[in-house]
Amino acid sequence: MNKIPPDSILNPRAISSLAATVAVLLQAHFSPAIALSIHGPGVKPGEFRITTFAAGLNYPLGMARLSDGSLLVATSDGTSYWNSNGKLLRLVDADQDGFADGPGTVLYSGLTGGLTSLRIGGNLVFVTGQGSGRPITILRLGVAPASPLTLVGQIHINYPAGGWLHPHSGLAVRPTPGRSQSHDLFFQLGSQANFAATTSTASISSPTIPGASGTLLGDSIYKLTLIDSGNSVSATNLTRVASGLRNPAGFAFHPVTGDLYFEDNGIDGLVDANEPLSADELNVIPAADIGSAPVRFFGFPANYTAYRTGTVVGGQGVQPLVAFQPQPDRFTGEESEGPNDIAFAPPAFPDGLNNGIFVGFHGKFNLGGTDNEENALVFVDLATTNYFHFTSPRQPDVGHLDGLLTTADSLFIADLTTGGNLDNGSGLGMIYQIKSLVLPSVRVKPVGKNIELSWSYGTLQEAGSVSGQWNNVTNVSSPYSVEAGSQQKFFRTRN
Ligand SMILES: [Ca+2]
Ligand SMILES: [Ca+2]
Ligand SMILES: [Ca+2]
Ligand SMILES: [Ca+2]
Repeated sequence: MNKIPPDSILNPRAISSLAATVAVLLQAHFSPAIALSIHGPGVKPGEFRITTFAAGLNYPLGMARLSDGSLLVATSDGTSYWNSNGKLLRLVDADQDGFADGPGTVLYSGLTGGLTSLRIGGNLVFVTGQGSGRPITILRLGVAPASPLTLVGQIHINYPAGGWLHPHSGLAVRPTPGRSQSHDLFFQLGSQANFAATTSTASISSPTIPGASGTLLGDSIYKLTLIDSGNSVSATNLTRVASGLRNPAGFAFHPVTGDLYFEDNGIDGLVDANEPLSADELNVIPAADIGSAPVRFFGFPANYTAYRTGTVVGGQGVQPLVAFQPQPDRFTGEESEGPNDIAFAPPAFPDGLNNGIFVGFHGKFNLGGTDNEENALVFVDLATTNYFHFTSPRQPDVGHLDGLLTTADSLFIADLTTGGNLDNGSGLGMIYQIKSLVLPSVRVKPVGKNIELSWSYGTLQEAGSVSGQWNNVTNVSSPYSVEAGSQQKFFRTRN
């Protein structure tokens, strides 16, 4: 069942729109008031349904979508996030009202807790926690979305003595270009210290995944290819794809171009850690350059954009697409500090919000609510690289919006613990669903005697009157040219 009413009804002669009418009809679907409120330039909260998809969770972080649309969520059971047992929970919302239908079922348990990322590639599930003692676990999906997962193997990341400030925590997976039954796994090994080039090395090893071995340099993103034979998995081609990074903990591939986008966490302040030296970043590697030589260098530690002033220091290396400053004023505005996950905007989000990237900021490490002045969720418009706070920091009952997942029409956001404290925040985890109730508009342009329609998402429909009957326009794609005749005709897109 699809409750999203159509938007973008256009008459190529009169060019009329019924968007306002549609928006009014949607009010009936609104859920009761919840903690998370959204805003921003051009953002109309009435165009979204925001629900508490799931509450009372134990440190949810790492979400992926199963084949039937249900969610697989990594959770960590224990009073403290850092001393917990990890499991993977399947949450189903069969009636699509924005609320998971029950507490969920466990598809896998027995992982070391402190889980941070979960991704699915082909029939394999990849899940990891952060740092030493929390390997990357590879699991296999069962025959049905509800089937338990089975263990394939684990890849250990081995750290030297003495600690590592930014160990592995984030994952991304893509199909290996030009190779079937194969996926590329991306993960970071960030900097050992706050503000120094890393000289120590770590390594990967695995008793169960042949080929998963090699030395890792710090300040990096790595790629490892995993070949799935059906019964077993082997690894090859450990490749350093980026250097000069402090802690790139969130990755996303552009759904069309395949370009790799990732954040980098700026240098903590040398006087006050919470007043950073350098701005957090959004960076990109074009698809054709992922894993190609030479390794792309992104500047850390000596090259960065200064926090607040925007001064470009050093200037070597690939400059970021965005260096995040407080909004709307970099000296007096709201802060966003400590990016974690990033996700592309849902393609069915409204105009102005469907061509960009959401970035979740953890903010103050153990604080939430009005005490966390840095935990914004930021939207970056990729057409302009302008950005704004989609949710403000300091919202009551919002801790750390660290986990993000995009579907066609929804952004799922995991709050690790609404109280903010990772030492005693068990049972306070939350997942929000922000679902778009309107589609991107159909644009019209006169071309000679014709009208050209273009749209970025959905199926084009036509009707003789606004009230229907609507029929799919078959075998067309955007842009689509319509003859401007004497009869009225209405067009819209549907999900
Ligand atoms: Ca439901
Ligand atoms: Ca930082
Ligand atoms: Ca701050
Ligand atoms: Ca940089």
